[in-house]
Amino acid sequence: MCLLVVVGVLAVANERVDSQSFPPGFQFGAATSAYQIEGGWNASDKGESIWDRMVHSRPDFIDDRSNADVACDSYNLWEEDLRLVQEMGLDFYRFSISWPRLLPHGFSNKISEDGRRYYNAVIDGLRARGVAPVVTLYHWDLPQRLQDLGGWTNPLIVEWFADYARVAFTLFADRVSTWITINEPGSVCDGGYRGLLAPGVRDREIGALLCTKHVLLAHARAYRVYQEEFKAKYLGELSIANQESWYEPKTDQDMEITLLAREYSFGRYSHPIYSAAGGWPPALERYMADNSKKEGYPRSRLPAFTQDEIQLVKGSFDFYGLNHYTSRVVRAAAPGESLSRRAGVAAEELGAALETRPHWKTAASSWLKVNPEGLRNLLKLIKQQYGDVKILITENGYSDTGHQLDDHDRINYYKDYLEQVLLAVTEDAVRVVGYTAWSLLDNFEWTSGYTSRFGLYSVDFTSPMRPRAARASARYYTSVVRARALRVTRVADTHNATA
Ligand code: PNW
Repeated sequence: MCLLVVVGVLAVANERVDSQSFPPGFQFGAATSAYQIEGGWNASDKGESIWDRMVHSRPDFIDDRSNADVACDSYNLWEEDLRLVQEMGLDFYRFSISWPRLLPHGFSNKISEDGRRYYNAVIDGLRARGVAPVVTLYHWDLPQRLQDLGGWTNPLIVEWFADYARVAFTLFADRVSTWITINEPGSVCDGGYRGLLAPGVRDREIGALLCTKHVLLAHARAYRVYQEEFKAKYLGELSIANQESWYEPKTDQDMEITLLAREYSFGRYSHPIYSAAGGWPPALERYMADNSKKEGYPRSRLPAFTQDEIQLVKGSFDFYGLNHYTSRVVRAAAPGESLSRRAGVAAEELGAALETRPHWKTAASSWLKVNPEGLRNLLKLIKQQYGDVKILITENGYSDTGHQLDDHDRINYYKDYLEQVLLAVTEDAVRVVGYTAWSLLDNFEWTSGYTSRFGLYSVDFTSPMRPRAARASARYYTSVVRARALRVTRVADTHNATA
């Protein structure tokens, strides 16, 4: 047992951690999201979401023309999911509430009794099993009715989201103490408004940037609602979950474009919240203003914040929520070089080419290149830019094509990425407080449908019973969670470090 409480001072020659404990209090979890697992798309009075609309009206949008009408059927099989969560010994389970399941019309005047009963059951079931619920309010399934009114490009959505958040806090905050307002605002805005995700609108120049501003204000209003109306009573913590890849320059000459690409793809969503000054990242704000002027626009396409808005958004966090999967190498595009929409978010706006290194292994998702050191670099960068903030890794994981249970590639991914988390904690003193594996289960992987699988547990989508089966990675992650330590080589090698 004492081997398991080893701390700090291990041999980190070659910066390989041999066997080392996570710091006391470090929390382990796994994540899913409502649309990707629940099914029950029209159960009871549930409203239609933009993903329901997308998969039904444009089946070609999904690689295998599938949908999540049933998905993992977690709307019915949630107890089975909780059994897996408990079996793994997780400290928390991160799942999301479907806005149109709780508020069928999108607005807070009508709360669905079945929606409320479903999320109460999941929350109570987790707590009964000693697992903390971590609840995301918005994981991409906007009520279609709100989309018809302009969705995230309409400034009124800021208050609609705050109203929805207040309903969720009123119903569940007595039992939920960690909240994520919005999952990956970058995916919501740049994915949704470059035509890569629902609502599938192509308007990078204006739509995506209106969305950016409103999604930040919506997050901040929800944060303030909690702070003003619930915090004193329940003492919970809130943040947003940003998706950030590690960007490094291809050559020394590419440093400037790399810094701008970082600001464009994730600084846009983090600087307004976490920086001391608030507002847009200054270099990006200048670039966007100049660019917009050159293009003949009367004002910057990146919508300005008022002073009040800057204050509202600044500091609207209790920890830093980070989703991380992959890395890119950045270089300035050659004159006239054409960059595809899929070359990454910074390509068209900045003329930045995003590449990968040949030795980075590719997962089943073509965008997911494996570079574990990228996670440590990113954690250090966050600390350097925004100070000694508590960081919760809200997603990290690996996809395969999913037919095998013996998923050694996924085990290696988790092992190597977790090792980098430990190095960031022990060597760089970054305050990482927890780690979340994406995903508990195979699920509907958005436009990839069921062609790539992220689950620690496989799901057989051809069977109406949707049976779950543990992959080797589920056993591996369970062993890490139970030991609260990572063993890369033999424990015997670490004799000098036993406590
Ligand atoms: C996340 N990238 O999206 C989402 O939060 C999940 O719903 C999704 O299933 C999971 O990752 C796997 O894709 C991402 O560009 C979107 O690196 C974009 C990126 C990574 C993750």
